[in-house]
Amino acid sequence: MVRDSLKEFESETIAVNAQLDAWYINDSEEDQRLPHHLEPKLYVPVQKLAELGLAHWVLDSNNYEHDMELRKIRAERGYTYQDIVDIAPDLLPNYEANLKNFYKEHMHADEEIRFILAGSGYFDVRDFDDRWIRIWAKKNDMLVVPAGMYHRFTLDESEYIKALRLFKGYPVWTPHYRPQDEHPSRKDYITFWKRQ
Ligand code: KMT
Ligand code: NI
Repeated sequence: MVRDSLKEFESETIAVNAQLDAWYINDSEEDQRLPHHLEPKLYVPVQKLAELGLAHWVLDSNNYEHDMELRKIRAERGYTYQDIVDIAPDLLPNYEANLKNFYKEHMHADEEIRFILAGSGYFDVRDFDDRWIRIWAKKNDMLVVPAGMYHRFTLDESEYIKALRLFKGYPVWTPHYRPQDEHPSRKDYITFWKRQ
């Protein structure tokens, strides 16, 4: 019992402290791996990301196979599939071309679920004013980009990320490039998350 309540307390503490490094970016033509901060810098609170439908947890990636919090999330949200991707210049064939592809604005018909096990990278997501928010995902961050949300990905200057990819059932990673105004997942996303 004592152990259980301690666990509960710990996960609440994590949720409260679950900060995420995120900021609005400029659209300069500089290398996509650079931070692209506005001048002056404009950070985005985690609450704003939650209002856009983005879910986030900070979990223990060193122990991910046994982490109870992850087990609970997987059970509650029905994440039955997982695999690991490793992205770095010497690991990915056609690295530069692939990186450019990840960086094309798209959405998916399903959630994009990534738990960062090592390294870091940028997930850029659109807000409803069509501005890009850059989320700096690092080791221990677990992110869910909702179905129908426009986004893109790039490595940062460290040029390395290792992530657990989760999925409900048989994985489909198909990108649907913008515009997708008539896509049912896009319509559902807007209906559910956009405040009038
Ligand atoms: C994607 O869907 O953009 C990727 O799998 C690359 C990022 S995973 C850290
Ligand atoms: Ni994607």
